[in-house]
Amino acid sequence: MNRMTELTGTGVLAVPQGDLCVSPEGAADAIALSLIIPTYNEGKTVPLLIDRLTADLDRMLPKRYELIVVDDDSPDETWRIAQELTTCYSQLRVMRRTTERGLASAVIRGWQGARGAWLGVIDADLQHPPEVLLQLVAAVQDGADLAVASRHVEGGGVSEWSFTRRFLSRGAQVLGLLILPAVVGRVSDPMSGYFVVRRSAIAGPLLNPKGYKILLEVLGRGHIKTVAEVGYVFQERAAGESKVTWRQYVDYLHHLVRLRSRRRLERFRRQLPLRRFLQFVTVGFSGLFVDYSLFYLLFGQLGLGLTTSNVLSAECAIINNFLWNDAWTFADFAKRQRGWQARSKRFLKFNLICLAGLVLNTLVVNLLFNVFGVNAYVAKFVAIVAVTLWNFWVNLKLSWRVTQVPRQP
Ligand SMILES: Nc1nc2c(ncn2[C@@H]2O[C@H](COP(=O)(O)OP(=O)(O)OP(=O)(O)O)[C@@H](O)[C@H]2O)c(=O)[nH]1
Ligand SMILES: [Mg+2]
Repeated sequence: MNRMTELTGTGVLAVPQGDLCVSPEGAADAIALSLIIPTYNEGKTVPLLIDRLTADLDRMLPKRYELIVVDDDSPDETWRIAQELTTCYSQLRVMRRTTERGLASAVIRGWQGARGAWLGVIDADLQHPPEVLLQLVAAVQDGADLAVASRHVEGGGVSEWSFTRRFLSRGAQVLGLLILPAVVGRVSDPMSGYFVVRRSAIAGPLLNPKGYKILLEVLGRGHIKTVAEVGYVFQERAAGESKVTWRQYVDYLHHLVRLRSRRRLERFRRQLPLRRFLQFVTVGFSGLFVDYSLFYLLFGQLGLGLTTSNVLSAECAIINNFLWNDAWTFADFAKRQRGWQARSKRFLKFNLICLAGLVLNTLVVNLLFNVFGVNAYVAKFVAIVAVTLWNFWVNLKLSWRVTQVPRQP
């Protein structure tokens, strides 16, 4: 079997479900663990790392693991050194990428080609002690979705870091906690690049990491329920050079902000009841028809004043909308809140919210048109969209209070 793969394509970054991949508890010879070793100019340390990992894993998971070196065409030919090692280490595979670069994407490309049910990553420069891997695997074996090697739990630490490096590392963590607390706060060492995760917890969604911090992506986009942490001491580099530059810090910040916006959008999508919203918009169109027809009748035909015609037609449209929403969009709620008192209360709230919507509409149109110089019709369209969302959302929360309606059996 040729254990060297050349990757020249790009394509989406996502981990396949791996339905061919039997659960580690299942078939005795199925691959349980796929450990990715991303490398760039790590030719000096890779042989020792492979040797130490193999010694441990041969005892724990004989023949049921694979080590995958993913090298970005290193000038020191790490890929060639790793390829030569495959003759001695039967569980070793090598991927050489020639068109893509970057640590995080290298890890995902490795996972894409992996066969294991547990997917892991370890640095190649021996800063991550290989022995800790056994504890990470044991934690996943015991049920954790994700096991992270951490410098900030018992047994963890760093060897000889300068004050600046400690400060930057902690600063990045605090920044992460401020921007994305629900993700970064789940582990004590969100910057860790040494972990094992269940394939089923990350398979499916597109992964789009930026720079170095693949763990953020796993926590932010995966379905991780249980997390285990294992302490380890971050060693000094045995050989070779660091690839960390300022660029990684900027990428990290960008990554945090992007994950945050994405999570917010997803939450909004989850919370927006689409069917109701479409019903609400349909009713809104019927209201527009009522508004314009009456306005034409009162102002154009009967000769009433502009304001009087406008107020009367707008109020009739509000009444129309309320009746339809009460009987259709929010019928399930209305059925549980019968009686004229409850209905009047809903109507009053609906009226007030629509009135506030009108004020909002005027403000948005004026702001866009007068301050930002947007075309008047575009400004009006934006205002209508904003006010429709406002009317729907606030009415949902206040007038019909769907959240408090018990589910129908
Ligand atoms: N394939 C691939 N691997 C990379 C790339 N950049 C870094 N790596 C590997 O990712 C691992 C971590 O990179 P390091 O430069 O050691 O980063 P670090 O451990 O945070 O920083 P140091 O403590 O300074 O070494 C190492 O195994 C690198 O060889 C890259 O662009 N492509
Ligand atoms: Mg390193």
